[in-house]
Amino acid sequence: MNDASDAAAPQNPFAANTTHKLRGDYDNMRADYTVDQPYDSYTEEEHARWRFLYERQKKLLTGYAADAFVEGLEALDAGRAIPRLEDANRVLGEATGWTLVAVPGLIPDGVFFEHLANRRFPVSWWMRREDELDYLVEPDIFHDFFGHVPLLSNQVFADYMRKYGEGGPKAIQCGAQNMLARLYWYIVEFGLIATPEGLRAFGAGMLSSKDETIYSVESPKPNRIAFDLERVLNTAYMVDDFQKTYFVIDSFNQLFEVCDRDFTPFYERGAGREPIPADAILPGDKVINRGAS
Ligand code: HBI
Ligand code: FE
Repeated sequence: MNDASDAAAPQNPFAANTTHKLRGDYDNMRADYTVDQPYDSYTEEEHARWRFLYERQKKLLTGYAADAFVEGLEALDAGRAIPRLEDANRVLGEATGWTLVAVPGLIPDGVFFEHLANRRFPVSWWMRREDELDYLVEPDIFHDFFGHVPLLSNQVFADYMRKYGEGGPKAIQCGAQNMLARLYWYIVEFGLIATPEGLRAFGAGMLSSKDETIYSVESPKPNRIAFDLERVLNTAYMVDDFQKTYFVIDSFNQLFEVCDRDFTPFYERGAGREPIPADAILPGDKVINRGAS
């Protein structure tokens, strides 16, 4: 996978090593993989699909989504149509200095990290098809915007995302992208947070999914384990099914503090080790609930 240095010759970043063809147009983009959001290309059907998904998810948030997510979503006021990234950038710029940039879809790790380290969040600009309402392989604008953008107006979480990006080059250098990707997956995509009212979802993967928003918070099936950085860096995850295990943070401050360190010792200890299976519970785990299989 090429990184930012070879990004000068933009090409499909995944053509080399994946069978499944990415659907984005990687032939007309800037060296940093960004494009202008082709706002006029969205059809009325796509705007209607956005409204349908937005309303369906919004109804689910009470009692399941973290307050910071709900506040961030409301501030974006993006329910009426597919949002213009530049409109959201005014809100985010005010709140945390972050900017959304449109990209054709998944981009190489190195380029993705570089954007995050500079407080830029890459958003796939295209909208899923009608037959992909409930499941799609790559992130589309609904997953990226509805799932990821609201929390970028929370200063501590936004600072965590920047730190995550800044840690990218070292992970690449240590050949540990897969370990860092697990942290992104279990926290940014599927993280739970403990609150006085109970567990709440803040991960983009669950909050942009009608079923996993509820499942992650209240199903007795999955394990729920207190967040532990090294445990997460070494734990395999499910890509096309509900998670077998969710990790629970105490607060975004805790997340930032725990991750504000050099990961090299973890990469060295984890190198070449088999990952912990997604459904495992280990003796050292602080188990919040053991999944009822
Ligand atoms: N590209 N557009 C986009 N969005 C992502 O969330 C993304 C990516 N490339 C790589 C990636 N995520 C993960 O491998 C991160 O852990 C780097
Ligand atoms: Fe995502």
